[in-house]
Amino acid sequence: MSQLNKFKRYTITSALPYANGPLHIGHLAGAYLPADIFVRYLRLMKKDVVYICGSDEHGAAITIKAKKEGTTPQAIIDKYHNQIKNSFEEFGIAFDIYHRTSSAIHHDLSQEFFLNLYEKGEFIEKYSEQYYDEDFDQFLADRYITGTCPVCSYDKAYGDQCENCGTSLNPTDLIDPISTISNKKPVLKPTKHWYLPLDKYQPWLEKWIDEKEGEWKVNVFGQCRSWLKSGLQPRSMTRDLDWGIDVPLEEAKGKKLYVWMDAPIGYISATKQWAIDKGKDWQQYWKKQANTEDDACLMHFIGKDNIVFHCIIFPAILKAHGDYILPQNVPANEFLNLEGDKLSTSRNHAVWLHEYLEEFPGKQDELRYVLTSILPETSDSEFTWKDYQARVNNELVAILGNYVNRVMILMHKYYEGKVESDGAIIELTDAKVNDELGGYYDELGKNLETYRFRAALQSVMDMARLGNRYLTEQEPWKTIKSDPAAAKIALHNSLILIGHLATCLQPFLPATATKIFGMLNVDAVTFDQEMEFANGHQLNPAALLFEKVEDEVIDIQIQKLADKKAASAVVQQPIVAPAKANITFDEFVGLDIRTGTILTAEKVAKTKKLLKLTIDTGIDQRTVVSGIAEHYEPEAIIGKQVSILVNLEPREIKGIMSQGMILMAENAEGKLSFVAPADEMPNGSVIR
Ligand code: B3M
Ligand code: ZN
Repeated sequence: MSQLNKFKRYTITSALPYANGPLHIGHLAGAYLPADIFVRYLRLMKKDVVYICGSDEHGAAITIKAKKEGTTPQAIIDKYHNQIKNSFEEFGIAFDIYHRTSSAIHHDLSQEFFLNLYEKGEFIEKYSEQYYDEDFDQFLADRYITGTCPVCSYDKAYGDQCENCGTSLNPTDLIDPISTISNKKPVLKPTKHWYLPLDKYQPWLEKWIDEKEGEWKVNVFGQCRSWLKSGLQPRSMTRDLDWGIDVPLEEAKGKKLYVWMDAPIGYISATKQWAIDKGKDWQQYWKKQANTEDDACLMHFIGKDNIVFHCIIFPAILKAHGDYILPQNVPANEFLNLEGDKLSTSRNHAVWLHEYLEEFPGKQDELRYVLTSILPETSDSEFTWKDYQARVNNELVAILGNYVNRVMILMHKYYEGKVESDGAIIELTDAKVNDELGGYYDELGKNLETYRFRAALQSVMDMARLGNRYLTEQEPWKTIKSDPAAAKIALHNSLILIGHLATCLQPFLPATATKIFGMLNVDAVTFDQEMEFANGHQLNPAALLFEKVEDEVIDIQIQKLADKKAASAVVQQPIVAPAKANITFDEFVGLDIRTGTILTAEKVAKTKKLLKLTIDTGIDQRTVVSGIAEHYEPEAIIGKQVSILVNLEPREIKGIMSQGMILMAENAEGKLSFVAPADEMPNGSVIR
């Protein structure tokens, strides 16, 4: 374990997913599979490691989802926390704890952190003007404000970012800002917040990041450099929100901690909970020890969109506190694309883990394998179902599964599954195979320690390739007649090789490794154990490791994505106009809406859209000008029953006095339809 070897303890974290939706393959490939592989490797090396994760349950991500689903934030986090936790378990992501930031232990620790910094005078207190929704009496989180992007003119940009051009924004950058709660223009109001002066930490951060050159991945190092180059600004650690952790100050009543202040502290509070459960000392995994050599190695596995928070802001918080170790490395991944397009939750363009689990039961390792083979380690990469099929069929089935199966079948056929020889133990006796195998072990270690998980998996597959080659060369199915001793040696050597294969597969395909150990009838082997069999060892029956993926299976998945795309193209249109602010009951009762019948209809001269109608309202016959000429021929609507707002202030339109308004339903494409009672009613019937 090269430079990593010096550590006594390892604290490994994966980004805390927001508990506001299910997980998809992009999540797995970004921050979880690589960390899981790394952690499993450390465990095989018998290292003292704790692997931490949990749900991120605060921030606008949660409240917006709750609003969308018409439920409470608590209901949202409960639902998705459980679903996410289950998906992780099913895919064998081997956290020591999967915690929650809504827990009391986390709230307490976050407040303690805030107070610690506060008492040291680390925060700058500042008033700033922020958007406020007067109808709802609240300040607006950045995500609750939309408006026109000053860069690309996209009219649905958010207060923190334009999703059309990617520019990161401040709410006050938006042209024509609108509160998404009331659909009204918000006003600017001064509010006090507590800022972490990142600019003050800039020189220290520059020095610290510079030391990571060559050690950190270039994509991560490069992003840090560019943040530093553009100059760090103080960042507010508090928010005017009603969902989150209370700012523990009397004068900050009603304010919450910034979600990016509390979420990374979630790694620590989760470790605390784990330590309580397991009778460990959490401080050994997080705090500076009396002797630096005893410090734990902290590593954050994340996606590239979280780099600034883990490499700049959280380290600054830890540094400001003073008692904590800093991350040794942050091996962030780039993004995974799907079938030629960005993965997207809102457009439903994703392979959801809970759906995969239902449709491909027991095939978790197949997905682990494919995703590990294409991890976006240095640049964005792409998942396609055809590639999934090809890798499963040509690699897992044809190389790995086939090799293990051939050897097991022959062992049972020739020796009834008994590993028997003259010596007390059976070891690898072929020097050439042994050498080559040793080379792959070295490569595997090197690749894993430099976070090249794709290459590491190939090092293991090379072992399987070696096995296949060896078997083909030895031809025990022939020598069993001509030279039975040679056949036996060849098969015993192959068995040992399979044992090594299972050992090295553990970080990548844990379920498959367990299956192979099961067939070999041995306990799981760690990297410091010998791979050998006692004389007379009995093997278990052979079982197939992988099944071929048929075209139909893949076609269904491809079709499913296409269907979702088509459906979301429709959904993408604003299917419903934004909700309007509430009105009072009295305001509603003030509307006098009645049934009426169209008596005459004619086009209004020199206009495209207008029809002049005479309506029998039951009260009177009156003239109404209506903008429906592009939708209806005048002759076609005579005699139609309609609903009419009769007490609308009369107004002159194109020289005609219009008295009232005909109610129409309008869909997203602008198609109109009359609103009329379901059964014929007398004109003048009141609608309420
Ligand atoms: N929940 C953001 C994300 O899922 C966030 C990560 C927190 S890690 C401390 O992208
Ligand atoms: Zn834009």
